[in-house]
Amino acid sequence: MEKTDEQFESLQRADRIVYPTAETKAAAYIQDYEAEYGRSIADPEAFWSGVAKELHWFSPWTKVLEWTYPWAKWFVGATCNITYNCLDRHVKTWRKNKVAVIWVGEQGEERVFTYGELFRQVNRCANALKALGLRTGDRVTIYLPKIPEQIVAMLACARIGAIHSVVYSGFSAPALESRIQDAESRVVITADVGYDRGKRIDLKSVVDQAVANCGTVETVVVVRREKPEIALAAPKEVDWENWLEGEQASCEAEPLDAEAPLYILYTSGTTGKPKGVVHVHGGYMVGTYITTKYVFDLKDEDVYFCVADPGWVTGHSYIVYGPLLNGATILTAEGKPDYPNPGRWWRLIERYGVSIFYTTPTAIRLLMKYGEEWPKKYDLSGLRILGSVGEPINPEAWEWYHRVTGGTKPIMDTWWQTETGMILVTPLPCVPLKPGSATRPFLGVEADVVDREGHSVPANAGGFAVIKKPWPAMMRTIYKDPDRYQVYWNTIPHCYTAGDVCRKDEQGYLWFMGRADDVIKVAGNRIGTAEVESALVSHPAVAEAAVIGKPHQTAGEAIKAFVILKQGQPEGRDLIQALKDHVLKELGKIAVPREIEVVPSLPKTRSGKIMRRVLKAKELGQDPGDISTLEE
Ligand code: 6R9
Repeated sequence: MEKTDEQFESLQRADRIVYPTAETKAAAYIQDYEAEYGRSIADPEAFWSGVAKELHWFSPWTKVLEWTYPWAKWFVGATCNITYNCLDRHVKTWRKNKVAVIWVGEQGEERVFTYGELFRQVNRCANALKALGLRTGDRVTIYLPKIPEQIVAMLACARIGAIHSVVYSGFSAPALESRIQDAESRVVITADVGYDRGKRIDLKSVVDQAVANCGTVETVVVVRREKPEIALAAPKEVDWENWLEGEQASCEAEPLDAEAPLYILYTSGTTGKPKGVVHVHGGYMVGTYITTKYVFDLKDEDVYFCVADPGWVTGHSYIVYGPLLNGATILTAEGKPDYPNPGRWWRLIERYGVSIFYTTPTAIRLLMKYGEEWPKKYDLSGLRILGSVGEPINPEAWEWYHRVTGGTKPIMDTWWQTETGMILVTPLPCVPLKPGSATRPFLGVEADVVDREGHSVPANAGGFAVIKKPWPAMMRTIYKDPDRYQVYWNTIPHCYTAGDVCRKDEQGYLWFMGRADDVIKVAGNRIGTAEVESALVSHPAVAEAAVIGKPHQTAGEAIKAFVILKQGQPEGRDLIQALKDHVLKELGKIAVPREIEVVPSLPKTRSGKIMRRVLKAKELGQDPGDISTLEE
């Protein structure tokens, strides 16, 4: 039977409560959320400095927070290096020979790095970067598939104070080009190929196309995975192995100001131009360290498996930095959850004894389609804590995930953003769960649901999700665009506005309901409607375009585009395909609309703004709401 919206709504409101098992609770670092949360909020600076003291600083701070609204500086005056805490701190202890990273390739290949080996690789790469003349503050673009070199390259940049910009390897040449240009990178690190469900994806030629128009790029480093090896054009293009060969395996971590930029990560906003979100060494280190530790209850014995791609912020914070800061053993796997078959991840969980598994609602919904027989084939009893990120997890997917993994493991539904750097709203293992709710704010974080004026709305009323106080891992700015940064703190007075719609129930549990702005989440990927629209309009046949997100069973949302053709353009299936191919070329696979409809006009305001909300309501057969500003 099809579920109607009304039933879905009532299912959400049923608020089934899932209590932690005695075992989960007994193991947890945090035993009493309410008490700890209350303490952390009474004096957030004391809380955060207490956390920071668990890490190594080359020199101490004079002030925990300097808040000149909306600009924050954390651990003012301190010097540190995030890689010292990810690597040196561990290799000085028994963890030297502990496994840091287990990597499994799409073809089943395996590579294992101990902390000692990772440390040496990172140092070699850091020295190789230095040999190219790279200095603190220089930018490096990393366009790699999901291979260990990606982690090594990120850490090597951070070690010498260079700023990395990781670009997801599914992006097309124009998308890569604009990101290299904005960052003015001196070096690009890439690979000959990536693999996607057995298919070889030629990455190097994408880089060739992109770099042709990037005057700042002096060197392109290429990891060669295929034989015979592709030709490289010396001296600009160098082979990764040759580049590292002969470099010393020791390189001191550069002592950096706590506010020194660590990375830029481009993400979609409401205009066509992606935003370069800037994170820094000190505060980001503190925030990712403690959230990884408390949310996943991470212990030395755990094997931690996060399925994200490092091209996404989740990869940065919860494959690389957070887990390494905690000295964890990390499993990372190239490829898709259903290739070569839908047992892929379950098999890896059994094979490597995974105890913490962090995935996405879209992947769960995909695996649900293949049925419970797949997880049933494997021994998943080693699992202890589960996680979800990227979109709201619908209660059906939540229940399935919970059931097939044994019915007793808590699911940490973690809400956060590229801009927030760290998880902000999430259960901890000791917190009673309500399927579909990300539950409560993390320690030290003040979250609320408010109206446009910033007033808290009553329980269960919809409103905007906001954060009321700065937190250490918050972005510091938008690269080269400080005005765009300020919008986050100026939209609703005295609050950081996330752009999400949310409600808070009587117990203070937060229920995120999706984006309030023109951002779509397709299979967890954040896509700006404006980016897709501008790609469509760049096709010679298109005069105007409007893009909306439509509910989709597995992907959460799917892209639908409405286009107005230029006069005299013949309509037809060929044209629709040509437009899809065009978006593929301009932006990459994830941004290709599932549906394109040719229309004679688009709903607009008098000032010419396309009212996507009206299009969406019409598409879904809903009431469009207030249309008083509609031109026609
Ligand atoms: C980490 C990440 C951020 C947007 C965010 C929200 C959505 C992420 C969520 C969630 C409901 C969760 N989102 N996690 N919505 N519940 N647990 O996804 O970063 O790619 O920047 O996207 O994703 O809409 O505003 P990013």
